[in-house]
Amino acid sequence: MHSIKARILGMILLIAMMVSVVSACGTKESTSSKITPPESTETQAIVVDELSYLGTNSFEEDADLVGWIGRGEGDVVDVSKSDVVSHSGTYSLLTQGRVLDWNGPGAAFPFVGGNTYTISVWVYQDSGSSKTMVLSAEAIVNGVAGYQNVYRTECASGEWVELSGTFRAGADAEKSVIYVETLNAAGMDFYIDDITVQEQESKALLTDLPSLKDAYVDSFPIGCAVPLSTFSDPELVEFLSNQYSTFTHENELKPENVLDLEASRALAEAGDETHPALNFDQAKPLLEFAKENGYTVNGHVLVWFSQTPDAFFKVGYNADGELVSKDVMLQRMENYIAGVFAYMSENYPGVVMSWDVVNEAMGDNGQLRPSRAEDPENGILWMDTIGAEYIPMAFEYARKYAPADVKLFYNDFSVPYEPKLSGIYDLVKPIAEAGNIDGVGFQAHYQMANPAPQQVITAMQRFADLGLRIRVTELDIEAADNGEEEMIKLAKRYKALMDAFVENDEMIDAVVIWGISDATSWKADKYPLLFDEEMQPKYAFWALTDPSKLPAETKFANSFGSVTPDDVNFAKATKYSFGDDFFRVLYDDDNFYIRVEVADATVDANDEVKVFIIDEIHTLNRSDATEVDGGYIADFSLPLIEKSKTLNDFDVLVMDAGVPSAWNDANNSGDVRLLGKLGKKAMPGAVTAVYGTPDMSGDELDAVWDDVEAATVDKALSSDAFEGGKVAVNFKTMWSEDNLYVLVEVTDPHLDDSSATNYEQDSAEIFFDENNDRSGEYGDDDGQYRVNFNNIFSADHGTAEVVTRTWITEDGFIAEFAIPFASATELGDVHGFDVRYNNITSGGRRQLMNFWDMTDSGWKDTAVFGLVVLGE
Ligand SMILES: [Ca+2]
Ligand SMILES: [Ca+2]
Ligand SMILES: [Ca+2]
Ligand SMILES: [Ca+2]
Repeated sequence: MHSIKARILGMILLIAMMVSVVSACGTKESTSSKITPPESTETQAIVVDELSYLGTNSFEEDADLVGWIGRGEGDVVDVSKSDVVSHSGTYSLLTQGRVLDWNGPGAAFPFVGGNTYTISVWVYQDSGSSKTMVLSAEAIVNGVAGYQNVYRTECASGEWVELSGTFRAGADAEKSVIYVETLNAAGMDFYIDDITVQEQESKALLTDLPSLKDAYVDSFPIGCAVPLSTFSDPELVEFLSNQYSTFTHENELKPENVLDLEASRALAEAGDETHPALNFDQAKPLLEFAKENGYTVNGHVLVWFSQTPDAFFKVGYNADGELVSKDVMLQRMENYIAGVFAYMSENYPGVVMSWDVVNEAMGDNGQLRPSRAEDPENGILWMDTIGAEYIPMAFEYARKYAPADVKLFYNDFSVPYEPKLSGIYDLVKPIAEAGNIDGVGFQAHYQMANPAPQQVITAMQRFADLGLRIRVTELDIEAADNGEEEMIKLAKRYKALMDAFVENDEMIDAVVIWGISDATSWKADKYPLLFDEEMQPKYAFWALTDPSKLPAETKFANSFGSVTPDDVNFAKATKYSFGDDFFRVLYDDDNFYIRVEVADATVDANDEVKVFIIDEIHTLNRSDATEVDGGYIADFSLPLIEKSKTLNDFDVLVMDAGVPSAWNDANNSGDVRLLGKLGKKAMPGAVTAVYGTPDMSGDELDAVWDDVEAATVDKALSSDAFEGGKVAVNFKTMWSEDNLYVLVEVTDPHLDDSSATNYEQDSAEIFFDENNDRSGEYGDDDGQYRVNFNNIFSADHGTAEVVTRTWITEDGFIAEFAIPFASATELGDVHGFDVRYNNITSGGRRQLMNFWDMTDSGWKDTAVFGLVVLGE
């Protein structure tokens, strides 16, 4: 590093700082419900003259500061050499006097268009709590500044944290600035040190890829959210035009970028408080591009609480002024909406064909986001000024001014989750009845496990039943890392969701991916998109365009033990199906027991089953198997050989008169084959449900429960959960052909539902894996159902058809669940199952108690559930 620095210093020229004000934005799209609205967003881009070097800068010499400026209005933001902390050497670069989140240290680098650079910088803050810090890039195109994420992460107080990512420079950028900013930490001082900017061996953008828009041409347009900086890079624009046919501005049509505060202030001073001035400079490049190429744009967004300056709500548009009256705010909203539509109709007719009229009005608790007066941290000024009416009024105005063929949407995240789903449904229903809304946008910022595709479709169907259209507006999926296995998982997750969308394409208008690549995603540290940091296609891209490019799949099965290999235990073990055949595996101290059940009505001399384990092959001819109705059962007892402690190579092959069918390697009937994996798991604990149907029609608890034996919820992560024996939970289970019934009896002297978060209230939860495939991620048959002591129901997965009742008792409460079976069920069936109690202790802490799982991963992993056996 020191030798590099010496070379750098030799190259530094003294550059007079030229500061020019352009325009700007600060933060990126966020889905957190805990976002603090920005204090003021009169943002201004600052352009510095360009440094002449790449390499590493440790800020040890005064000359190391040349070219670095504090980005801000006027001279308030100051960067200086500091010896208070350093990541290396004695000094670092301190930034002080920050007023806005985007106020931070920045420098322009001599990037070459089309090349990719790796950027790393160490940051340090000691505010006393973790803060999100962001490495960003600003590109100036035709005098207008555009912004993109390079990397962002949570930074603990008092620790050096590295921000690192890649940046592709646009050939048409007049200047590219790298800078560090914050999210919701506007006034905080911070330090940076050891910034390294290096050219990477660039991979070319591939021009011979299949196209996403072609792959889905029969179902819906595929789109992409792009930042303004994209238009500094003609090669990238060409690439995106080949892939997508509809686009969304990542930031440039958000109120903070459209509202011209300075001009609005001038109007207010001249006596007009109701006509805000608008400016579309940042939005233009994408609009022009779409107009020229015949693409559509989704307008994002008219009315939102975030990335909307507080000054918009204040007298004279002054951030420190009083709030305007409801009447004035309604007029400002109407005139803003009218102004946006007038501009689009005049300049870009037929381009912006849908609008997110209102964004993220609903809280995760199914209630509207509160006013700032009610909740100073998370409240929103639309509620303080207009009140809940702001939402229907925004739609009324939008309908009034929008061209007839432009569709109006309500857009939000976490739509498929209750109670938010019902909250949004109740919100849009009267607006739909008034004819002022055309659809609901599902942002779809999803996790690898949640929500299950069917849960998303079920939620979409509710709105479709109101006559509304659906747009998937901001699809991305968080991954844990970018390793091979995780990226294959991501590919499967994208494919499963897109397959579900295609199957239901009659209600879906478009699917839009939120961002271009993992380099520029707002979740760059979660590798959530279809192209990697170097714009190369990921498995997720191939899964959607040409699945034959994916590596051959290795399946995983588990054996369960250590148990006696009897019929009862085989019924509890997970069933692995291939075609009409399936197998289950048990083990004890000596053997694996593999039971293969084959559907084969024709008895032939060469009907046989082969088991492949590590490098052994075991064959059992049908003549040595047990004949059953329509087929036969082949039982293998093989020595418990384990090359690996946890996973052994494994496959099962069934031959029916010479025709092969296999679990893992379906393409190969030979003895050399691609093997799956067999793992070992402890057989989960089980309860037996009693056959019967409790009457849930009245207010009374059916006495039929009295005769059912109770089991105990006695596992906990901390013994504090039981509060020294004051808290105890038992449960009973019954089943009928229609439902699984669970009665949870809670002794708890402190019942608490003060939190807005459902699982932070005293509540009983049932985990249910109907097909007991213990698939890890939640499948369509899996559910997590919760009810608090006041019978407030919520479901993180599964069906909303679950019925619950609760009764408060002298020392706690009773909760009763009826969970419908989706498939036919019969005596002896086994389902994945767990019972949890979320105990909010008298100290206000959440403590977990479970019947079976002790890991607290059941919310994302169905493999940790216990079992319920359907008994007599
Ligand atoms: Ca240093
Ligand atoms: Ca046969
Ligand atoms: Ca399942
Ligand atoms: Ca409690």
